[in-house]
Amino acid sequence: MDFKRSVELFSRAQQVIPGGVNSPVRAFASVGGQPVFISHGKGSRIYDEDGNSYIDYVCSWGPLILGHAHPAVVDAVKSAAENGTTFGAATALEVELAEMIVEAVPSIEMVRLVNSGTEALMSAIRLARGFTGRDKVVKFEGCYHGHSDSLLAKAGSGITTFGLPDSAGVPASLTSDTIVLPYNDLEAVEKLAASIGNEIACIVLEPVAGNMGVVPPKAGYLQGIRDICDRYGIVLIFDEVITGFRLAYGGAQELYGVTPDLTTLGKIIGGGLPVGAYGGRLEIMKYVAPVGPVYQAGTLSGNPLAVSAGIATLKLLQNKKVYDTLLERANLLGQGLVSAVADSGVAVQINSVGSMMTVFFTDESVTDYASAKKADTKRYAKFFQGMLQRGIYLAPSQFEAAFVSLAHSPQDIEDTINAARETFASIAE
Ligand code: KE4
Repeated sequence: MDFKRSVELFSRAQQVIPGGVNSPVRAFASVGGQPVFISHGKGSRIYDEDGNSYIDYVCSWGPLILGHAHPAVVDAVKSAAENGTTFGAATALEVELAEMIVEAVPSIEMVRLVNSGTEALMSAIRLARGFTGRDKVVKFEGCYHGHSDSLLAKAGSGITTFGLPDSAGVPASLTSDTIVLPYNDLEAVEKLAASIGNEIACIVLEPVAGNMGVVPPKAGYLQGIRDICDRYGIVLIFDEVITGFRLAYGGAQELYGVTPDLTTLGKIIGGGLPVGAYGGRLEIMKYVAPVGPVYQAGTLSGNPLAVSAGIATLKLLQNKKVYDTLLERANLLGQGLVSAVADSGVAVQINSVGSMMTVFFTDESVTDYASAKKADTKRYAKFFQGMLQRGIYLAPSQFEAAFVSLAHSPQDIEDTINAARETFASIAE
């Protein structure tokens, strides 16, 4: 494959954009080589500036559950644009999307649209603090909730010691009320709540983790946290920016039957344009300005283009067969990868929930961040590069999810498995 144009563009980009990218993971730092620059996408495929084509399993990190440039989404955005791109005023379209979200997710009685997952989480945390009058926030190692300061925290030394900044530029004062616990360890949550439960405003987690690679919740874990929150008056926030409308039309909370107090959404509800959202129990949402005292605002929140793309996407996901199809395709891929790797002897663990999955290069099961970090990232990098050369575009990091979309055909899956068989064999040496 020739990457000449991408190489040229990357050197130009690095002159004017930090690292040549507008989001760090796109720089391919953990898989080596140079990032490919994408010129366009259609269905399950993306095409780079050198004309190379790839079956795409990143799907822009989750939004493109319908695949690239779906006609219904493109038409919706085109016609919205012809009416004007934004007004900074109320529009019927944002009411329609809000009503669709409220109808899809029973725990969301009221919802506020914002422009990104980060904004959704930042706002939901502020709302939980405003509603409870408490300051402490509990998050889990390996879960990512966007880049707002108080959530860029890593575990302190002891179980109740407060989070340490996980990025330069974040003052310790902004993470000192954030406590970071291991994921899938209910006892740790119980112990913490027993000591300072009535100081905790909220517990926030990805109901199925996607940001350490895919890690499903252990049986009883989500309900266990729900019960602890009920006992101590803690707001339970499910960060469903990835899992919302991905694992079921009602998200992970529908799949696992556990109801949070607040939910954050993003990605799919924008159909590929910038939309985030936070919503939940009416008595909590009434604290949001202008009705209540918790301030949050945004120039382009609920803008007609992004909302039109979201509405068009959700309309197509209302066909319940959609999730059976996604699961069928994902299972075909997962089973194919298991047989493809068996012949090579390379040790992998495949964690898969619905249409999101991760191939971890390790022989130990991956149930939390500590076990995920044991994966062989060098071997993952070789796998990534081998698959790229064979026309398969995976996440350029071991600690991300791969996504199957409705555009991935059985033939795409078969081609992917064949490419994986060759790649596993080539990295087995
Ligand atoms: P954004 O601000 O990137 O829209 O959303 C932040 C966010 C919040 N919550 C979850 C569970 C998320 O996964 C994300 C963002 N996901 C990453 C990749 N896993 C986006 C990719 C990137 O950062 O470039």
